Amino acid sequence: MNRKTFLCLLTTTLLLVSIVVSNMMSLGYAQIWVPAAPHSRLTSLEFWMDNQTGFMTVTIMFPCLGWKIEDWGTLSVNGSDFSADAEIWYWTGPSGQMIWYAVHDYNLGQLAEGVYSFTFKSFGYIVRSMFFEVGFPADINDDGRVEMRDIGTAARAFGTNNPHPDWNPDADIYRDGTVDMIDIGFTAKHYGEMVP
Ligand SMILES: [Ca+2]
Repeated sequence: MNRKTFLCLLTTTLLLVSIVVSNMMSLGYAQIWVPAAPHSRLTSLEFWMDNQTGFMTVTIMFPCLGWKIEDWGTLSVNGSDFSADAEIWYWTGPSGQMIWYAVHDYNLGQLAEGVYSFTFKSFGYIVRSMFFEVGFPADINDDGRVEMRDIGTAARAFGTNNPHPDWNPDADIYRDGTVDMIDIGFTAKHYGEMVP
Protein backbone atom coordinates (compact mmCIF):
# COMPACT_ATOMS: atom_id res chain seq x y z
CA MET A 1 0.00 0.00 0.00
CA ASN A 2 1.49 3.34 -0.97
CA ARG A 3 1.29 6.52 1.07
CA LYS A 4 -1.47 8.03 -1.07
CA THR A 5 -3.75 4.95 -0.70
CA PHE A 6 -3.04 4.86 3.04
CA LEU A 7 -3.99 8.54 3.50
CA CYS A 8 -7.09 8.04 1.41
CA LEU A 9 -8.17 5.03 3.55
CA LEU A 10 -7.39 6.92 6.77
CA THR A 11 -9.47 9.92 5.66
CA THR A 12 -12.40 7.67 4.69
CA THR A 13 -12.23 5.85 8.05
CA LEU A 14 -12.13 9.12 10.02
CA LEU A 15 -15.04 10.46 7.99
CA LEU A 16 -17.11 7.34 8.67
CA VAL A 17 -16.29 7.46 12.40
CA SER A 18 -17.28 11.11 12.61
CA ILE A 19 -20.58 10.41 10.82
CA VAL A 20 -21.37 7.55 13.22
CA VAL A 21 -20.42 9.63 16.29
CA SER A 22 -22.45 12.64 15.16
CA ASN A 23 -25.44 10.36 14.48
CA MET A 24 -25.14 8.86 17.96
CA MET A 25 -24.88 12.33 19.50
CA SER A 26 -27.91 13.60 17.62
CA LEU A 27 -29.89 10.45 18.53
CA GLY A 28 -28.87 10.87 22.16
CA TYR A 29 -30.18 14.41 22.28
CA ALA A 30 -33.16 14.04 19.97
CA GLN A 31 -36.52 14.54 21.62
CA ILE A 32 -38.90 12.63 19.45
CA TRP A 33 -41.68 10.04 19.60
CA VAL A 34 -40.36 6.60 18.61
CA PRO A 35 -42.29 3.34 18.04
CA ALA A 36 -41.97 1.26 21.21
CA ALA A 37 -43.31 -1.75 23.09
CA PRO A 38 -44.25 -1.75 26.77
CA HIS A 39 -42.54 -4.26 29.06
CA SER A 40 -44.32 -7.65 29.13
CA ARG A 41 -44.26 -7.64 32.95
CA LEU A 42 -46.19 -4.36 32.96
CA THR A 43 -48.78 -5.73 30.52
CA SER A 44 -51.57 -8.03 31.67
CA LEU A 45 -54.09 -10.00 29.63
CA GLU A 46 -57.40 -11.11 31.06
CA PHE A 47 -59.93 -13.25 29.22
CA TRP A 48 -63.60 -13.14 30.16
CA MET A 49 -66.95 -14.16 28.72
CA ASP A 50 -70.27 -12.36 28.60
CA ASN A 51 -72.98 -14.79 27.47
CA GLN A 52 -71.34 -16.58 24.50
CA THR A 53 -69.08 -13.66 23.58
CA GLY A 54 -65.41 -13.65 24.54
CA PHE A 55 -63.45 -10.53 25.52
CA MET A 56 -59.78 -9.89 26.16
CA THR A 57 -58.86 -6.99 28.42
CA VAL A 58 -55.34 -5.65 27.93
CA THR A 59 -54.01 -3.49 30.77
CA ILE A 60 -50.67 -1.72 30.48
CA MET A 61 -48.94 0.06 33.36
CA PHE A 62 -46.77 2.98 32.27
CA PRO A 63 -44.13 4.38 34.66
CA CYS A 64 -44.10 7.93 33.21
CA LEU A 65 -45.99 10.30 30.94
CA GLY A 66 -43.62 9.73 28.02
CA TRP A 67 -45.81 7.02 26.48
CA LYS A 68 -48.85 7.21 24.23
CA ILE A 69 -51.10 4.72 22.50
CA GLU A 70 -52.06 6.03 19.11
CA ASP A 71 -53.96 2.95 17.97
CA TRP A 72 -55.02 -0.26 19.74
CA GLY A 73 -54.97 -1.99 16.37
CA THR A 74 -57.54 -4.26 14.83
CA LEU A 75 -58.08 -7.79 16.00
CA SER A 76 -57.06 -10.55 13.61
CA VAL A 77 -57.94 -14.23 13.80
CA ASN A 78 -56.14 -17.21 12.32
CA GLY A 79 -57.87 -20.45 13.32
CA SER A 80 -57.74 -20.52 17.14
CA ASP A 81 -55.17 -17.71 17.35
CA PHE A 82 -56.18 -14.11 17.98
CA SER A 83 -53.77 -11.21 17.77
CA ALA A 84 -53.86 -7.44 18.01
CA ASP A 85 -51.10 -5.15 16.80
CA ALA A 86 -51.18 -1.76 18.56
CA GLU A 87 -49.18 1.41 17.85
CA ILE A 88 -47.48 2.52 21.05
CA TRP A 89 -44.99 5.39 21.14
CA TYR A 90 -42.29 6.45 23.57
CA TRP A 91 -41.01 10.01 24.06
CA THR A 92 -37.19 10.10 24.14
CA GLY A 93 -37.08 13.49 25.87
CA PRO A 94 -37.77 14.20 29.54
CA SER A 95 -41.24 13.38 30.85
CA GLY A 96 -43.15 13.57 34.12
CA GLN A 97 -42.88 10.63 36.50
CA MET A 98 -46.36 9.28 37.05
CA ILE A 99 -47.76 5.76 37.04
CA TRP A 100 -50.79 5.45 34.81
CA TYR A 101 -52.77 2.65 33.19
CA ALA A 102 -54.16 2.12 29.73
CA VAL A 103 -56.99 -0.40 29.38
CA HIS A 104 -58.63 -1.78 26.26
CA ASP A 105 -61.19 -4.53 25.61
CA TYR A 106 -61.03 -6.59 22.43
CA ASN A 107 -64.28 -8.29 21.40
CA LEU A 108 -63.38 -11.82 20.25
CA GLY A 109 -66.93 -12.63 19.15
CA GLN A 110 -68.84 -15.87 19.72
CA LEU A 111 -66.51 -18.67 20.74
CA ALA A 112 -67.10 -22.41 20.66
CA GLU A 113 -65.67 -24.67 23.37
CA GLY A 114 -61.92 -25.07 22.96
CA VAL A 115 -58.47 -23.70 23.67
CA TYR A 116 -57.40 -20.44 22.02
CA SER A 117 -54.42 -18.11 22.06
CA PHE A 118 -54.19 -14.34 22.17
CA THR A 119 -51.08 -12.31 21.30
CA PHE A 120 -50.71 -8.61 22.00
CA LYS A 121 -48.17 -6.74 19.87
CA SER A 122 -46.90 -3.23 19.30
CA PHE A 123 -45.63 -2.44 15.81
CA GLY A 124 -45.35 -6.19 15.21
CA TYR A 125 -43.21 -6.81 18.32
CA ILE A 126 -44.74 -9.45 20.61
CA VAL A 127 -45.42 -7.91 24.02
CA ARG A 128 -47.34 -10.73 25.65
CA SER A 129 -49.38 -13.79 24.71
CA MET A 130 -51.50 -16.36 26.50
CA PHE A 131 -53.66 -19.43 26.01
CA PHE A 132 -57.21 -19.40 27.30
CA GLU A 133 -60.04 -21.92 27.50
CA VAL A 134 -63.68 -21.57 26.58
CA GLY A 135 -66.04 -24.01 28.26
CA PHE A 136 -64.48 -27.23 29.50
CA PRO A 137 -62.68 -28.71 26.47
CA ALA A 138 -60.56 -31.12 28.57
CA ASP A 139 -63.65 -33.31 29.02
CA ILE A 140 -63.15 -34.86 25.58
CA ASN A 141 -65.82 -37.58 25.92
CA ASP A 142 -68.33 -35.12 27.46
CA ASP A 143 -69.26 -37.27 30.48
CA GLY A 144 -68.87 -34.40 32.95
CA ARG A 145 -65.47 -35.32 34.34
CA VAL A 146 -61.84 -35.39 33.17
CA GLU A 147 -60.51 -38.89 33.87
CA MET A 148 -58.16 -41.49 32.39
CA ARG A 149 -60.43 -42.05 29.38
CA ASP A 150 -59.95 -38.43 28.27
CA ILE A 151 -56.19 -38.58 28.81
CA GLY A 152 -56.11 -41.95 27.00
CA THR A 153 -58.10 -40.58 24.04
CA ALA A 154 -55.70 -37.64 23.77
CA ALA A 155 -52.65 -39.92 24.18
CA ARG A 156 -53.83 -42.33 21.44
CA ALA A 157 -54.16 -39.46 19.00
CA PHE A 158 -50.87 -37.85 20.09
CA GLY A 159 -48.69 -36.70 17.19
CA THR A 160 -51.39 -37.30 14.56
CA ASN A 161 -53.21 -35.12 12.11
CA ASN A 162 -55.79 -35.79 9.41
CA PRO A 163 -55.83 -38.36 7.66
CA HIS A 164 -53.71 -40.47 10.08
CA PRO A 165 -55.77 -43.56 11.19
CA ASP A 166 -55.41 -42.53 14.89
CA TRP A 167 -56.42 -38.92 14.18
CA ASN A 168 -59.27 -37.81 16.45
CA PRO A 169 -60.59 -34.26 15.98
CA ASP A 170 -62.21 -34.40 19.47
CA ALA A 171 -58.71 -34.62 21.02
CA ASP A 172 -57.54 -31.56 19.05
CA ILE A 173 -58.95 -29.18 21.69
CA TYR A 174 -56.55 -26.40 20.62
CA ARG A 175 -57.77 -26.70 17.03
CA ASP A 176 -54.62 -26.38 14.96
CA GLY A 177 -55.03 -29.69 13.11
CA THR A 178 -52.51 -31.63 15.24
CA VAL A 179 -52.83 -33.37 18.59
CA ASP A 180 -49.70 -32.31 20.42
CA MET A 181 -48.40 -31.27 23.86
CA ILE A 182 -50.73 -28.28 24.01
CA ASP A 183 -53.81 -30.54 23.73
CA ILE A 184 -52.44 -33.18 26.14
CA GLY A 185 -51.27 -30.45 28.54
CA PHE A 186 -54.69 -28.78 28.78
CA THR A 187 -56.41 -32.18 29.17
CA ALA A 188 -53.98 -33.31 31.90
CA LYS A 189 -54.18 -29.96 33.70
CA HIS A 190 -57.83 -30.63 34.53
CA TYR A 191 -57.40 -34.30 35.48
CA GLY A 192 -59.89 -35.28 38.17
CA GLU A 193 -62.02 -32.17 37.76
CA MET A 194 -65.79 -32.17 37.26
CA VAL A 195 -67.44 -29.88 34.72
CA PRO A 196 -68.33 -26.77 36.73
CA1 LIG B 1 -54.07 -29.20 18.70
